Parts: sequence; C-alpha cells; structure tokens
Amino acid sequence: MRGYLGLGSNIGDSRAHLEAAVATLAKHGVRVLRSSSTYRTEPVGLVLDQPEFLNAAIEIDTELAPEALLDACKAVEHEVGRAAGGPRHGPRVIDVDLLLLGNERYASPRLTLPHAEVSSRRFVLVPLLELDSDLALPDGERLDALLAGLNRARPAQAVRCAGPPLHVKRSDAGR
Ligand code: PH2
Ligand code: MG
Ligand code: MG
Repeated sequence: MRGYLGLGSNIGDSRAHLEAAVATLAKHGVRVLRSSSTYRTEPVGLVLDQPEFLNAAIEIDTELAPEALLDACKAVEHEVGRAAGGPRHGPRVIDVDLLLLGNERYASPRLTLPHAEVSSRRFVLVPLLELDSDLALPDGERLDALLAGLNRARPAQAVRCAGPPLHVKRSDAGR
C-alpha cells in the first residue's frame, strides 16, 4: 500500500540523519519511492525553546500492516541513533512518523492514522503537498485547504525550503 512518512531532526547533522533514515527503511520492508525537498522549520508543540528542525516527507510503498509499519519506523529511529525516552516533542536525532497509509483509518494506543497532527502542522503539510498537490484525508478533506486555513493564522509556523530532496536509491523506487 502507498503511504507517506514524515521525517524530522534537530540534533547533529540533521540532513545526514534524514538520509540515513531513507536508506535504512528499505531493510525493514518499506520501499521509498520519492522524497520532498528538505525544510527548515520552527519548533511546534510542547517545547518551543529548541533548535529549528529539518523536516521532509517521503512517499512509500509497503506490504506492512499499520502496527508492523510503526515497528519498522521505530527500528529505523533506533538504528539511526535515537535514544529511547526524552521529553515529548523535545529535541531528537531522528523522528520517523507514519502520516498516511492509503485511505486507512486506524486507532490503537500506539498509533493513529491519519497522524493526529497532519492537519495542524505546516511542517507536515508543506512537504506532503510538494509530493502530491491533490492529497486528501480519508474523509475527503484536501490538504491544500487545510494548509490555506493554517496560513491565515498569525504568526504562521515558519517553514522554509532548505535543500534538495533526499537521495532515493533507484532499486528501492524502481518497479
Ligand atoms: N516534531 C515534534 C515536535 N515539534 N516541530 C517541527 N518544526 N518539526 C518537527 O518535526 C517537530 C516539531 C515532535 O515529533
Ligand atoms: Mg513527530
Ligand atoms: Mg515520532
């Protein structure tokens, strides 16, 4: 099934961490098809006093069911160097979030699909819309309309394009 993951980092060489996450996903049953550009983004959430994040979104294809895909994301975070624990919304070496998986709606104590914060975070919506400007949630709500709503907020969460898309190996994407 096609899906989208959000990648983020604000500790160390963030671009290298995002690249490492893309490279590592293939070993866990997740084919990476495309990457958005990278974006330098203002921290959002419970911890505002922390360095800016580098964020990107990637399009994936996988046979994994939601919980198994979450396990794969967690394994990749661990392999790329994220330590367990740390404050909620706090600084991190790498964050791999499951944003959308086809038109699945899913809720368990560990995982909600679509990701609960897709509709409220510019650092998620801007890279997703770069990958597909027609994306919508399972209920039909268009992501471009959600972003337009956020853009009316003042001050808007800052999101600036920072670099080219992450490297995707052709053997992963090629089908
Ligand atoms: N991740 C968070 C909390 N806040 N802010 C930005 N700009 N980017 C993130 O990836 C991010 C965040 C928790 O996962
Ligand atoms: Mg996150
Ligand atoms: Mg996360």
